[in-house]
Amino acid sequence: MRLVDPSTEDFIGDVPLASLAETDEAIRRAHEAFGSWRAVAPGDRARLLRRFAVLVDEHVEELAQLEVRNAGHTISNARWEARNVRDVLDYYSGAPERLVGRQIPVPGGLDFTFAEPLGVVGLIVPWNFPMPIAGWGLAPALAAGNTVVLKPAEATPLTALRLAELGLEAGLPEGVFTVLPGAGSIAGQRFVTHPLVRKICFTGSTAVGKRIMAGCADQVKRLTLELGGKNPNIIFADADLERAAATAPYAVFDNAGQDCCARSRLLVQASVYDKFLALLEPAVRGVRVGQPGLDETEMGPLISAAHRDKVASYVDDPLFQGTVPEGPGFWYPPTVLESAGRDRAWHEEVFGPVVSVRPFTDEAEAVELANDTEYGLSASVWTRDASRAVRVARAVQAGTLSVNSHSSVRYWTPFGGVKQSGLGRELGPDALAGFTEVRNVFMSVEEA
Ligand code: TAP
Repeated sequence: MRLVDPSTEDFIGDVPLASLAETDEAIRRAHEAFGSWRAVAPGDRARLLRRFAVLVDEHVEELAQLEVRNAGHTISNARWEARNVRDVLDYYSGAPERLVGRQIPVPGGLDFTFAEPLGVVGLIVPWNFPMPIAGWGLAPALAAGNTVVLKPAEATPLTALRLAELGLEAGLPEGVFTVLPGAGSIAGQRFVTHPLVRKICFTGSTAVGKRIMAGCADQVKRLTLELGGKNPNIIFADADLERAAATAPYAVFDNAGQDCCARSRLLVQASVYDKFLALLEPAVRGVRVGQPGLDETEMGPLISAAHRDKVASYVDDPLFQGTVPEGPGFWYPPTVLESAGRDRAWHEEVFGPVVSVRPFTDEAEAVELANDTEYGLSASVWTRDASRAVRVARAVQAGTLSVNSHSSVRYWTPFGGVKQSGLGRELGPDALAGFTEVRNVFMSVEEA
């Protein structure tokens, strides 16, 4: 695969894609490694993961620079992403000794449960957050005693390949964590059909996620899905409007909008609609779009020319837009659209720096509009009324909500969607359940 720097369009390298036979071989080796990896004493598995985290920490800058070149991420985001891999490894390095079962009272004997690993886990990672999404899958999977084969997106394999080297350097045995650059239709699809892959952890588009889910049915293969979002940012009239307007652009334009959590539907109470837009416009125009390697840059380019064309196809008659640098690079400006709810941009995941704004009259209408989507990943609610905040947070159908904030991701709290945004939870204490199977043993105890 020919890789280009999205901010310059310069060629940065070629990464060969795995064939079907190479994919099968990687899965075979991961299966072979599973028997001994699951038998590694929990404390030793924990130590290896901690050492892996230390090595990632020592290479944060290198990993971040790789992501700037390969994916066009801003350097400040890319450093956060590399540190997130470190933190997730650190967090789940606490898991191996704590994956305890239960002892359940029964007559005539003992009943106890085990949280057993599944086997080979196939991770399929998209191009928008190559490092964090890799870490969210591989860390809990390895901690629970599974082995992992990871297929990065074709366009963004570099940081995953480097992470695999760091894993080996940390002492992970061969075959425990393998990165396999390959095409979705070949390597990714083989993860789904190969009987030795016991679980798929997929992040990407809802369309591909549905196909993978159907494919997994054939073998009743375990599955975690993190899919798209069309996330509402709901601003009530009693909110701190200055803060809500100052933060709204970053809630959708971060990573150039290529974020499943992007708050791309802005719902504003009608009584403050004009005032809010007057505050929003300078905030949008003030987003610093530029060379991603510079510390002050807040938004970089899109991933590819084709993706920029797709994003542009949603925009017709913008209300206002920010600016982009001249010259090469896949740039698209921060864009605000006004919507009456009938346009594609209101309903579909644009996955670019485009936000649609629409007024609502009261709480009931805000909830109804927020829920008028097949997606349900994240949402923000802005109000100073604590009771309303709780009511609306409970009524909006989303897996990850924030009140007077846009924060969606902490490595120690659960993350994931409802409705067609996904299945299962990543991060936090919940993720381990997705990488283990509860097994129950009854042992008869004879009377003396
Ligand atoms: P997808 O096609 O869903 O790609 C995501 C990952 O799945 C990539 O690694 C891809 O490999 C792989 N894949 C593709 N087809 C597959 C198959 N049949 N079996 C197994 N794996 C397969 O997403 P995309 O085309 O890159 O982006 C399209 C749209 O999806 C975006 O515009 C955005 O709306 C959405 N998207 C959402 C997310 C999140 S975080 N929810 C992330 C990325 C994209 P290749 O690289 O070889 O295609």
